[in-house]
Formats: sequence, structure tokens, C-alpha cells
Amino acid sequence: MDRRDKSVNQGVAPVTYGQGERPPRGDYAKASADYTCEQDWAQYSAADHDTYRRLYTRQLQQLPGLACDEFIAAVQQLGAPDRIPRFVDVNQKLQPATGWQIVAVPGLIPEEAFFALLAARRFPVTDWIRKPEEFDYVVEPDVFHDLFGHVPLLFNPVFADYMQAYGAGGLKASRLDACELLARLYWYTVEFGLISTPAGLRAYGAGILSSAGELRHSVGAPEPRRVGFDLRRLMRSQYKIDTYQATYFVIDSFDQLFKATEPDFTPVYREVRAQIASHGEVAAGQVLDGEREFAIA
Ligand code: HBI
Ligand code: FE
Repeated sequence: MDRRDKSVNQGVAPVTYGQGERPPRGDYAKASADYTCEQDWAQYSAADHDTYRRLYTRQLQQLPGLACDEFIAAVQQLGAPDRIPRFVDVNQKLQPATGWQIVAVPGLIPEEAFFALLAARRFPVTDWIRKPEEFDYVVEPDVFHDLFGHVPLLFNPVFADYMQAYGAGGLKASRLDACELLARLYWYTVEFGLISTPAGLRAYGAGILSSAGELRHSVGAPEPRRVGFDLRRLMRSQYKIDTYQATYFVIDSFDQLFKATEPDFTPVYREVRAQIASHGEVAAGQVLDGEREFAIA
């Protein structure tokens, strides 16, 4: 059944990931118009819970010295480590903490729908989990990536405000046709961001925190370039979706990130487009003359 049939039946079309026509993964037929669905907790098999338990256990033990303190402090809020949490249970703790809720979605959703959920402090969490044979890598975000990678920092008030501001900015970016520039901001902060601390560099990006290999690589490998967060430079920068990052952007604090999203981005998009027109985009792994670069300990 091709995607037109599905959208005819349900009003929501499945979303593919990145380039190419990889078949969308997830049951979009059960999604509402805003792309949310119910987390049918009973549908998880024993193998699903076991996959979650193994992913959680492996990642938890390697957090010290690699993940930022705010993440380590909050990850316990996800609840029992031996089975996929019920989203309602997580929300009982998350809502009072920062006003955020997690909502189930069948998988990736269109940017418009995604921004609208973030702007309303509703974080979309994919409801399916990878197969055992995908233990080390899955292309699309699954429940482990979204829950373990993204949700703990939603308990941090400043980061939670940044995520809501990002969603509000995204709705505006859609109208300015600037989604690609804004997607780079999400990619290089929310997904693959590093933060500088007195003890050294630490990961706060969900794509890093939910990856066994990239967590160590991002903070300790010699190959990647680690440059100081600069909004306009970041928005000119290309990224890779299927390898470890060649460039990581480093913030000094979540406050710095939140403040960067306070101004109206309309002039920022104009300046970035002018810089791209005159100097081109910055390739992943490229460092510009004079920019602040971080060495590893
Ligand atoms: N959909 N479910 C889901 N999760 C994401 O992280 C997500 C998405 N759709 C679009 C998207 N992320 C990115 O394009 C953001 O940069 C907008
Ligand atoms: Fe993600």
C-alpha cells in the first residue's frame, strides 16, 4: 500500500528519514492529525523490554566522565531500567518539573508537526524499539533514542525552556522557509551538542548520549573538530546523518544556548544566506581561520 493510500485512510502521511525513499518505519495509520498516538504498552514483547534493558544498562555504566552532570542527575527519572517505561509514568514526574509532557508518535513526523509539539512543551517519543539485530545502530530514532537521549534534559529548566523556544522558532522558520537552517541548529545542539565544563568536555546531545560508540568518540577521539558555539557559523555548516560527526559545537552553558534563541531569527537567516552566497557552506570537519577550537584532555 503506497503512502497516498495511508494518508487517504488516516489524514496523516508517513515520513521517511533523510534522503531516499527508505520505507517509513512505524504504524502511521493509528496517528491523529497532530501525528500523536497512544503508547500501546501491552504491545511490547519480552524481547522488546529486554532490548531496552540491555541498551539502558550498557549506556548507564559509561555515562560518568562523558555525559554532562545535568543528564546524569536526571536519567534516573526514566524509572525502572529493566523495561520500556510507560510514558504516563514519566509524565507524572516530568510535568511538575518543567511543564513538559512526552507524547507517543509512530516515528519521524513532518517538521511543522514536530515544531508545533515542541512549542506546546510536548516532546514526541517514538513508540517502537529497534530489533535485537539493530542493537548497535538503528537509522531512525526509536524509543530508546528518544526516551534515553532526549527526555532526561527536559527535566532541566533552562534546557526545557530552550526546547520550547526552539519549537516556537521552528513554526516561524517554516513561514520563512528556513527549516533547513534551523534543522542544523537542532542537529548540532539537541542531537550532537557538547558542553565545556571545568572537568573537561561533556556530551549533552541526545544522538551522542543514546549511542554506545559516539559517546566516547565525541568527547575523547582525536579525529573530530570541536569548535565554539557560533549560531551563524553553525547554520552554515553541513552535517552527516549516518556516521559519527566530524564536527561538534561546544557551548559554555545551557544559558548561552537559551540566550542564542531569544532574538528574532529573521535577520540571522538573512545574514547566513548572504554568507553562504559569498563564502559557501562549511563542510563537516572543516575549521575556519581564527575560530575557537577545543582540544581533548
Ligand atoms: N520527528 N518524531 C520526530 N523526532 C524528531 O527528532 C524529528 C522529527 N521530525 C523532524 C526532525 N526531528 C528534524 O527535522 C528537526 O530538525 C526539525
Ligand atoms: Fe533525536
